[in-house]
Amino acid sequence: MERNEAYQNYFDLVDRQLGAPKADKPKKVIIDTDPGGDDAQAIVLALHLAQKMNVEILGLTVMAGNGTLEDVTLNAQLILDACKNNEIPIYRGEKDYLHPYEYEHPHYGPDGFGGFQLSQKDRIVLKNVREKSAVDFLVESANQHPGEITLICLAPLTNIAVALNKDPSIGNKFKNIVILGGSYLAHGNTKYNCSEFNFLKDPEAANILFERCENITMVPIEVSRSFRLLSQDYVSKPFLSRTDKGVLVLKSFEIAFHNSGQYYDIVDPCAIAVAFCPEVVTEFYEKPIFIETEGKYTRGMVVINWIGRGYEQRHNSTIVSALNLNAVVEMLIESVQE
Ligand SMILES: [Ca+2]
Repeated sequence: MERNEAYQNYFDLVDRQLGAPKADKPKKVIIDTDPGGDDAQAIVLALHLAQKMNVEILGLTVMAGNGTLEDVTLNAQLILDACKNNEIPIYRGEKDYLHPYEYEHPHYGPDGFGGFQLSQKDRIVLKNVREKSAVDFLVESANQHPGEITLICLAPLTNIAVALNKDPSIGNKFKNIVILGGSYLAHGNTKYNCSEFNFLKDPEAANILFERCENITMVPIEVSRSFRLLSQDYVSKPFLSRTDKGVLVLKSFEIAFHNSGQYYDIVDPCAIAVAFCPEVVTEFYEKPIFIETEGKYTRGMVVINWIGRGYEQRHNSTIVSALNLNAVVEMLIESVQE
């Protein structure tokens, strides 16, 4: 092969794998979330797929992120209300990260939900919210159903890290941990540039997961960005339904739509699609992952040992680098129908 050709195919040299990783369909699911408009869209999709595929959603664990713990708890209840679901329990998690995080302008607005929650606040009854903490629920569930639960993480990873600190044995009791977060090409979405929002908010927590859990699938922010290759009209279609679910998703995105330059970004649903339908993955890598916790410009950055030299040894995680984007949009359109 000519030298130039080799450079054009650099990613082939680091073991790019085409097609989907081998993964069974989920049976039981826990979603860790910080709603967030994109979390709303993701949870609506998860409930739709769960019903269609006979998957049990054991609970939602919430964590401060797109809003305060109080806001995200209210937002999670609003999502289940729009889905007419009185059964899935919501467990409150951590309100602070492992290390303090400086305030940043909330992308989805002051309530994390495009202002929709503030307009509904007096009417929200927290009927799905349970007394048990998110951390206790995660520890108990992993021990009760070892090897059976797919954990989907859509928020900063503090809840999971605190649960791992409480009971280190649960790290490998989840069947799979699918994380929306990180940036595999260092094209982040925060002021640190190379870091993604969920990982920058709590890099120490993220590093604990990659250190202790051997069955992680990371869906990085660059995958979400690739939806911008599709036509804007097509990506907007899942936001046009007038059902309760459709209105909730649309309203929760109202401020983010303007913050994103009049564009509907599809972020958290990517992890739901990968967890429920692994066949939507079209390209991935299996490499050891470390999270930078100190750098002046790189805090929260994903450091991948692409070539297997240097660093300390660590097991591989799966890094999803491309999805069947049309399949995900079609799922989203279907999920907001009655
Ligand atoms: Ca989220």
